[in-house]
Amino acid sequence: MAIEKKAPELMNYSLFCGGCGHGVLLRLICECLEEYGLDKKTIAAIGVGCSCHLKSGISIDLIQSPHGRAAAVATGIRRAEPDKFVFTYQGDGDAYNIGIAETLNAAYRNENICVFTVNNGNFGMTGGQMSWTTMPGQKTATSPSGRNCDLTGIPIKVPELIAYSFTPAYVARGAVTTPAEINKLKGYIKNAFEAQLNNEGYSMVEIMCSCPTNWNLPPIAARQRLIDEVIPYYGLGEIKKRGV
Ligand SMILES: Cc1ncc(C[n+]2csc(CCOP(=O)(O)OP(=O)(O)O)c2C)c(N)n1
Ligand code: SF4
Repeated sequence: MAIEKKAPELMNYSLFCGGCGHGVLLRLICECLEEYGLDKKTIAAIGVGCSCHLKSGISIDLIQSPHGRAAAVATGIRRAEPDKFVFTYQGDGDAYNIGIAETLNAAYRNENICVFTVNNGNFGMTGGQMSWTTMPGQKTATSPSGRNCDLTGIPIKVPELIAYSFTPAYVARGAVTTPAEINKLKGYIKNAFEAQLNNEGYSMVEIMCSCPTNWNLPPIAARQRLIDEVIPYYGLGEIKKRGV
C-alpha cells in the first residue's frame, strides 16, 4: 500500500517561482510547527523580499517587519509575549545587507528567537541585484561584468560570524538541494525550534537556495549551480551545536 504524505495544513497556495527554494523551506517549517504543536502559539516576523509571500503562503500569525528589521521585531514580540514561539524569516539581502545591525544585535544578546535566512546570492524580489552573498565573478543586475571582490568584498558568512563571535545556542547552514540534504535541514530546523522551546537562546539556520528566475537558469540547472559552485564555498552543517 502506498504511504501518503500530506502537505501541512498550515500551507496555502505558493507565490514563489517554479524551482525556488523558499517553498521547500516553508514546507519544512510548517511540518515542524505542526509536529511540535506550535501552530496556534507562533508569531513570525517576516522580512521584505520574497519572504513577503508567507503572508499568503502560511496560516499563522505574522508581522511584516520594516526592511532588515525582523530580528528586532521578533525580539520585541518574544519579550512582550514570552509564551509565544517566535521566528524570523528573511532573505540574505534583507537580513545581511540591509539589516545586519539588527541581525547581529539580536544574536549578540542571545535573544530567545529562531532566525531563518534564505541565502540565494542576490536580492531576489527586486530583480537580482548583487548582495553580500553573491559569488565572485557572478553576473547580477548590478554586477553585469561579474562581481569584482577587490572592489566589493568577498561573500560573507554571517552564521560563522555569529557562531564564533557571540554565544548563540545553535547555528547551522543547510540546503534544499537533495532529499538527503533536505532531511538534514529539517533536523537543523528542529534543533533551532528546541533551542527556543528549552530557553537556550538564539538560534540561526541559513538555508542555501537557488533563485532560478534571477540566475537566468531553469530550475534543475540552478539547483546544479548551487551544488557545484555555491555550496563548496559556504559549506553545510552545524556550526554551533546546542549545549557545546
Ligand atoms: C527600505 C527599502 N529599501 C529597499 C526596498 C526594495 N526591496 C524590496 S525587496 C528587496 C530585496 C530583498 O532581497 P532578499 O532579502 O535577498 O530576499 P529574496 O527576495 O532574495 O528572498 C529590496 C531591495 C524596500 N522595499 N525598502
Ligand atoms: S525571485 Fe527568486 S527568490 Fe523570489 S520567488 Fe522567484 S526564484 Fe524565489
